[in-house]
Amino acid sequence: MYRQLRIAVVIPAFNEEAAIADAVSSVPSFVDRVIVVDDASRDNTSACARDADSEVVVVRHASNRGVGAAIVSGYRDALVTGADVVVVMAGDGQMDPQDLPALLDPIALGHADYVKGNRFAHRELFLQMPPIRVLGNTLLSLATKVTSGYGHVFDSQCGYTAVRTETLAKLDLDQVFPRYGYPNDMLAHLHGVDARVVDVPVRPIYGPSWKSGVKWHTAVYPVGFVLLKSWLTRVRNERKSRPAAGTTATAAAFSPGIEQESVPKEQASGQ
Ligand SMILES: Nc1nc2c(ncn2[C@@H]2O[C@H](COP(=O)(O)OP(=O)(O)OP(=O)(O)O)[C@@H](O)[C@H]2O)c(=O)[nH]1
Ligand SMILES: [Mg+2]
Repeated sequence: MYRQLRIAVVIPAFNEEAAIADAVSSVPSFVDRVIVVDDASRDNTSACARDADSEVVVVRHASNRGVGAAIVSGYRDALVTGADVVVVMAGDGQMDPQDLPALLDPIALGHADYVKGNRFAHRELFLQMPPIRVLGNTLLSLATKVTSGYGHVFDSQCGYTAVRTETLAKLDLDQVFPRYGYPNDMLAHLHGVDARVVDVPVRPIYGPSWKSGVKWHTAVYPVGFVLLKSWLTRVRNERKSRPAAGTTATAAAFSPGIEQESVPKEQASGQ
């Protein structure tokens, strides 16, 4: 428990036998449930996770479905097992467990529904993140401001996140993009349910053993299409579900979405 909240941590993992034990063991003891989603790894990821902690829950996909789909499988487990907040920490050890309270506090204090890490707000950015990643992440973050509707959010590719299960339950998780591009699409879906999103500084970690699964053909090229699709879907859905500008004050007063939109999103910005 953390501040009276039941916390679940989802760890998506694909061929992470070298890193998963450390990732699992590093989860703070206040976390109530750790769910490793083994995305059909061809190595011993599941066994290494269980060896690190016998209480860890391992969900295994029969075939590789992508990091987004792996996170959604973990979210589903957390929803049925009664967590209040679900955190995502990667299986490759790129997230610092010491940052976890900072991610949880805005939710515990009632200021946010979804909190994400912002490595660009951390002083170690240029010491850790390779320049090509700084450039790529900056461009994707600028594009995602437009496609997601969250103009105050940066570092869209940071996968270190915490979400209220109440908010998760409002989303159609089957519609969230399953592969690279997932975090960008997730933000657009969150905007559709008026979730309050907050960025907090987190430490970027690109150690000497860093290996990335991001490939030009599977990750970088498709992301443009994901962004376009996610923007079109968001705008279309929001047009359908929200009253047009100029709606009477009475209608706005009864719409919690409109109220949330205008108040805390900007205030809460970590930028
Ligand atoms: N690449 C990849 N990762 C997956 C997949 N399914 C689950 N994952 C996990 O998703 C997490 C993030 O994957 P990475 O490829 O490192 O992507 P990233 O950390 O966003 O990007 P980098 O900054 O390049 O490390 C890791 O814990 C992976 O093990 C998959 O199908 N492909
Ligand atoms: Mg990584």
